[in-house]
Amino acid sequence: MPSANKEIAALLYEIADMLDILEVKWEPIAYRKVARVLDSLPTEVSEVYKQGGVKALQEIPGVGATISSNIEEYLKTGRINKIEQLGKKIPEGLMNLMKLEGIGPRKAIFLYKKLKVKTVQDLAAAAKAGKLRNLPGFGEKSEKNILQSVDMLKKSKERYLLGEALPIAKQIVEKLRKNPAVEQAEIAGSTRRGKETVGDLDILVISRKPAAVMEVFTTLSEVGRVLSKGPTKSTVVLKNGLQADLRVLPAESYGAALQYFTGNMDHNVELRTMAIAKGYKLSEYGLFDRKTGKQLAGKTEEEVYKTLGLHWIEPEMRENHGEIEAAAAGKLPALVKLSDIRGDLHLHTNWSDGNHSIEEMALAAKSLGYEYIAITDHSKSEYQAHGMSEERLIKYLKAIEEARKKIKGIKILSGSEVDIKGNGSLDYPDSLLKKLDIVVGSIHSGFKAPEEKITARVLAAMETGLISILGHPTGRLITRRKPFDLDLKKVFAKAAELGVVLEIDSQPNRLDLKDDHIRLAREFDCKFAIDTDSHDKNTFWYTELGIKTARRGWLEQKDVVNTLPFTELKKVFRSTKVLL
Ligand code: DGT
Ligand code: CA
Ligand code: CA
Ligand code: ZN
Repeated sequence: MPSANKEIAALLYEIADMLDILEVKWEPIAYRKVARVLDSLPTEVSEVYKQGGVKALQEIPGVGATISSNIEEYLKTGRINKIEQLGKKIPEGLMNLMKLEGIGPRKAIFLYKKLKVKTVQDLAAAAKAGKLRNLPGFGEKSEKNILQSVDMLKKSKERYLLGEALPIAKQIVEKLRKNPAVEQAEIAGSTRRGKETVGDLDILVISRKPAAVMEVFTTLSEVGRVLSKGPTKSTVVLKNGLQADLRVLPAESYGAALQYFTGNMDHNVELRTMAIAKGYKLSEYGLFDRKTGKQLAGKTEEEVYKTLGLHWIEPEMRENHGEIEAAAAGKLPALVKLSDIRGDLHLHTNWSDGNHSIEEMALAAKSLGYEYIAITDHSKSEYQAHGMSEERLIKYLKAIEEARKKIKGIKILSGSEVDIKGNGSLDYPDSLLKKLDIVVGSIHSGFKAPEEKITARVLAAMETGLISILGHPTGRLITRRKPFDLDLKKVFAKAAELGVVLEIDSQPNRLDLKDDHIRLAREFDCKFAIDTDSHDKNTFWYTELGIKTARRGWLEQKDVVNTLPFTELKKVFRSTKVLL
């Protein structure tokens, strides 16, 4: 993903928020729209500009005279003056308030006018002192929520989403591999384990010329600041704020080092204890005989595990959650792989809040070699996402049929992401839902309901017998919102009983179900769908995040329905009619 695009998109989002705070109408919508397009544009904006100037910029959807001049300014100077101009009109710190859940521009400016709240700290203090509960639109509950949200914000600042860390880690490793001094380069640490958030990147390189490698690494275009540069170890801060460690090792230690720096710490401690019990010593340099000092293993990870009496363990499982016992007993699962995926069953188009047409989404999926997709635009209650009325749903179904005629070589299933309403009923009448191939049932409101209520809501929705897939089942947003207070065991037992498939939503900020929940659901023999919930044709790669999460939940190919060929998939969804 082009990185300048991301930077420009972030600035445009910021401008939109600032305009909102200043209570400017319409303009924020325009800025946000372009930001979203840029966020997932596959071509470099700078290339577009180089080729065709401002005119070419204006061919990007939503870009007019003002925004194209903002982009041009950024490409020429690395900044957008408008931000400073707007910033002068806004009290310092106020922008940060909007990083809290439930605080949008309207509330931010209200709190400022009413209580002189300027910063997150001010707001936390006001909430603690009980000063919010009597304001219109707030209450005791919102004080609690705000304090919880301040806490989450503090934590998320220190960590990056896997979806942010993985692309840049790959990009760096690719660049390193192109350098002649580099024999091998690999990502280690939490990124290799596919953890949902990452504290820092850990990169390993084999080379006989460490000095040359350090020179290349510390001068990469992604690097913002060099924290330390040593003969075999350097640490940098990337331009996006993420820290990265690089270590250079000789070939004979590579496996041991990769094992060591992949972690996690608990897994490593367990292995080291096993080594000691056998009279060995395990370090990042290798596995050695304690008496003779002779190296027994270390060139490859397989060798290290084997010498300890274990099968090689997939990185995503290395959390000391039982994988070492399973490896000793030869009972490791054969984890699902990215290449097993044959389709995506949760996608949005411009019929609701997506950026592309049905055809564009289908062609993008086809180019990935997918066998099938389901188009699942929002139902009518999701009015802010342009959810479809019943009349529009009928037209949409016709449009899907048209797309099927035009595009061969991929099955296009008709579907909808249907809101599960407060009482557990669904957002369209049964007769309409029965016309669809795939129904993704999702909760998009009332997140803070007590356990009993929200559990009953989900169970009732499944009991309708009309839901094929339970969409993002716990509703969590990693940096913003805790999971619903669901009784997961009840939900998983019911899903298994009724054959409702559980979603692993691969959006970077969702990854919902999460790893631990997946492992629990697996014990109930539930089935899963790894979907991207894409709103854009360029985000199918999120599947990789979902796959890593599934692997952290120990899933195998047979557990994941969208690894099945279409003829088999049909049988899974026998309760709903698969038309094709
Ligand atoms: P992060 O960066 O917080 O997302 O998590 P990790 O797992 O990437 O942790 P990090 O970067 O501190 O260290 C990378 C790996 O190196 C870690 O998973 C295990 C290994 N490691 C680091 N320090 C120690 C240590 O003191 N003892 C052992 N056994 N392993 C360590
Ligand atoms: Ca790390
Ligand atoms: Ca590290
Ligand atoms: Zn969705």
